[in-house]
Amino acid sequence: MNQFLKEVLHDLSQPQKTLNSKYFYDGKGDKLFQEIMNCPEYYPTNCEKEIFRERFKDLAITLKNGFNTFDLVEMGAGDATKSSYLLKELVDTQVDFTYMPIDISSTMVAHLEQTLPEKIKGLKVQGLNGEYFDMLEKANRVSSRKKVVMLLGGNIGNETPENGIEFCRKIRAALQEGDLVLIGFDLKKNPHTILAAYNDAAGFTRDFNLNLLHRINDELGGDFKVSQFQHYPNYDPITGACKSYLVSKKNQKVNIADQTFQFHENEVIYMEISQKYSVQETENIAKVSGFKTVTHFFDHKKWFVDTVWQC
Ligand code: AVI
Repeated sequence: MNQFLKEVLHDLSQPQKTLNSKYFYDGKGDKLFQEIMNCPEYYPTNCEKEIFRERFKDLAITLKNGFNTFDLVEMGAGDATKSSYLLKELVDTQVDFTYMPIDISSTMVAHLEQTLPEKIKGLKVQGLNGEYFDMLEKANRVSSRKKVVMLLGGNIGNETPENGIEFCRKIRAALQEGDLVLIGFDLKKNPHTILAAYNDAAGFTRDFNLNLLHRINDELGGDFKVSQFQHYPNYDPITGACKSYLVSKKNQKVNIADQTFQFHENEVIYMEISQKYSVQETENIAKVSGFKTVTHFFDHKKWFVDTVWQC
């Protein structure tokens, strides 16, 4: 049984039904996420872009941190738009480094290996196609140089706070004393601003969530009546948890493979967490996962932080 089917059957069999947001990103989901990033309510991408566009010189100085030579490993590089500001500055200031983008998509890795050195003359790129931690291990195997690991986009927020700490501990375990990490965290702010970002007027976030039901129908032979589910985003300003749910509009049955799932009217499927943090909380995560906070880079509204940690 494939992993996707196994997880869906397991997650929908729990007393609280859930689906894993890592499965949002098929071809259609990738396009919807692009739309979300371009819509006016979704601020995190623009905030982090501003940090890289305005602060690339300071970022470069902080990250080279006296290393003569290092590998810059990016977890989930995507199209590397934001990192490109930093990469160009490092090349322009003659820093000896290799950019190692990790991505689950082999097409994306091949694309970066081909296009980035054309755009940034002199840039050395060694793509790593696979899961984050397997590829981080591989980066250590192929090169013993100092490592700078970047995790941008606020992707850490798609883990619960407990799993976020676990994730950071795993990064720490793969690194050596002195290595650096740059992580982007979306910060707590006015709750209306956060909720609107996950409830855009054009409905891209709604469709992004519902798309996973379509994906289950298409790839796993499910029979979700997608129009019978309703997107419900929610933000708790005390815990910082921004969660999205799909609400069943009526009593209904859904078949997937040879299993039938009963949904009651108003029963919810928990779809995604986008956890928001205070600066103090990011510093605490650094501490409990074995890092020292070096510095913070904020956008001008202080809505997002790219924080630098050292092992
Ligand atoms: C990828 N990740 C950081 C996005 C977020 O903000 O949690 C995914 C997303 N979900 C809904 N809108 C955007």
